[in-house]
Amino acid sequence: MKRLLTGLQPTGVITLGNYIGAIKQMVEYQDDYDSYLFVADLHSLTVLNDDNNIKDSTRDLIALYLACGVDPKKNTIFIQSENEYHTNLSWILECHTYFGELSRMHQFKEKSKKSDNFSAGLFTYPVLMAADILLYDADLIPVGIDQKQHVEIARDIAIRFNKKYGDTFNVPDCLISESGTKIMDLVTPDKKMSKSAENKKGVIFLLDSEKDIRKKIMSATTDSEMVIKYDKDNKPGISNLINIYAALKNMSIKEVEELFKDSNYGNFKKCVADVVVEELTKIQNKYNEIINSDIIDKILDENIDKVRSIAKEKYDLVKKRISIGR
Ligand code: ATP
Ligand code: LTN
Repeated sequence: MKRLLTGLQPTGVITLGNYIGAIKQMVEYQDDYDSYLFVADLHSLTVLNDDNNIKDSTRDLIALYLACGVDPKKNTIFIQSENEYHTNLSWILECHTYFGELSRMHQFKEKSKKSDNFSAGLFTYPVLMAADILLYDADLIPVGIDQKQHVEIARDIAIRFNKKYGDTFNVPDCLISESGTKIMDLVTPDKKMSKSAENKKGVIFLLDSEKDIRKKIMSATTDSEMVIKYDKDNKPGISNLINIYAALKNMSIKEVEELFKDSNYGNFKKCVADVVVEELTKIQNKYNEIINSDIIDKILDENIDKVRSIAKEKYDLVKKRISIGR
């Protein structure tokens, strides 16, 4: 059985973009793969601000994963910082990664522009991500399209390392969902829907109330035409709503266009809102049950020895390959 692995950052409540771009796929794949799911809490240190409570966000995130249908029997769920081999391997990999390679990462270029005071961690972030992946000989990495470049650098690092020292790492493949679905901000649909967006009106959070969800979708930016047609360049708002509807209804873009060919924007938006409300209400009910129980600690306690032992074996092999330690 192929091994699948992915991580989510505990920076704020997760969005419809995270759900469609990452978690929904995880739920679909869990029957077919040996799945590993972890909270990338160390990665979230790169964008730390004073009101982040990483511990609580980590718990919330796990509860939401479970509420979204992630089955703890089919997925090995853990917290990145509880397995110290991630950072151990990351340092060794940093010494096998070029400064120029990291300078070309889109996410770094974008986030470092926002302030002069960014940390070295923001720069080396993709190497820690490579360590997350390579420690477990993961075959497939389901991520949103924005993380593709980071998975590619993990592949490059693995290939280079294997060439220099002999077969050590499995070279993973990136698994982008079929529609490559990048959900965009509802107000500024040329930007990705992001949990750290300044204007929350364009972002649907999984724990938003029904009233807020409807309000955000009904006021989504569209265009002056009247046709419900997918055209990302000229109709980014409508295309985004089509993407959301298609993803939640498991329909193709063409099917959605056909279904709404005689509809108007108001009616279409209402239908999108109905679908989102229906899906998120189910998730919220389950979330409330889980967060008030001890199930999360039980799952984490059960998994930590397993993931440490897999990671230790790989880390020991790496040390042997590069000839350090005893
Ligand atoms: P940030 O605001 O810090 O950039 P984020 O909302 O982008 O956070 P991440 O934790 O960086 O969320 O990403 C978690 C997962 O969800 C990744 O696999 C990422 O590719 C995916 N993802 C995030 N936002 C979207 C989106 N708008 N559309 C599709 N996938 C997304
Ligand atoms: N960088 C990713 C989260 C992440 C990840 C990983 C995803 C950290 N380590 C390993 C896949 C595999 C993000 O921001 N979405």
